[in-house]
Amino acid sequence: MKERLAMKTILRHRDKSRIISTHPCFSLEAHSRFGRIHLPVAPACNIQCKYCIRKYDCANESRPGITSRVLTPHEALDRVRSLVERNERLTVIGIAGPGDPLANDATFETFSRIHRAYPELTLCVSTNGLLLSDRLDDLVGAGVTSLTVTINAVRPEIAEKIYSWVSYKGTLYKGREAAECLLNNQWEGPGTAVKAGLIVKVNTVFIPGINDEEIPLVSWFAARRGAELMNIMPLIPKAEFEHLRRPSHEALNTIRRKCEKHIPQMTHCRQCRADACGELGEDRDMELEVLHSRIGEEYCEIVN
Ligand code: CLF
Ligand code: SF4
Repeated sequence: MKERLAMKTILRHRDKSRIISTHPCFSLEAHSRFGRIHLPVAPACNIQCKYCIRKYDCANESRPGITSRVLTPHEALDRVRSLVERNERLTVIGIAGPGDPLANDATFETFSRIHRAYPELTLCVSTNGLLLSDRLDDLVGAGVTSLTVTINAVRPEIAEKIYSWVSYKGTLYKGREAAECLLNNQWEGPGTAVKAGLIVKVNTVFIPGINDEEIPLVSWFAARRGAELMNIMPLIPKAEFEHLRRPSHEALNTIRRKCEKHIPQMTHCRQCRADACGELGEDRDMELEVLHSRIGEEYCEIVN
């Protein structure tokens, strides 16, 4: 029994290092060698971040400003088939919006379909964490192995300044209650996810004048919960935070240096869009890529 457990642990470690070494976001070395596809299948969201405009992609993981066309799970699998079969460097399939992936059943259906068809691909999800503990079993069941949770605060008095409302299990919370509800769930989720075998990254949006002091505390807690990596993303001033400034490179580097004492820092994030495709920063148009692959297939059929 003991031996079987040890073997299982070794396999899990091997699996984990294989996933990290081929994941463009979790490994600096992998980001120029491997790519990812984001599938925009998740339009609904269950909270309101004050830097987010609903009609754009989820600003917790994506760069706002580009509206994604929402895909059905069937269309999403179709796109994966077209793209993955002509590009073996695409190793990760992520769902990062345009809303919160866990608030949309389409997310789980999409992952399950892809996992059945392509079990070798790494499935990755990014969430605001409100439903993480509630939907963890479903994520694991659908084959998801890497996870990002965006957490911007530890204390409710700070979170209250960042979120307008939270909708949880049929109740709409505002103010301090909303902040407490979200923080409770956000901080419970990562530890449980790590125990369930997922590789976890914590994203934090650096909002000058709001959570500067809080970010090192977030990094400390994230490390304690077993997260592998932290990604501090500079605010893109939009919506209610339009009047704030975007943090400078210097300010970003200073805060990263403070946090790396607790947890490794991601420095190559490109704030992708929810329908990104290819290597990080390439920002290829997924529809165009699909079209190219179809033209390629038809050409092969003609010449063969
Ligand atoms: Fe996508 Fe995010 Fe998975 Fe990567 S992106 S869901 S962890 S596969 Fe990567 Fe893009 Fe930065 Fe996100 S560069 S925005 S960290
Ligand atoms: Fe916007 Fe994402 Fe926040 Fe939802 S979780 S309000 S989509 S930034």
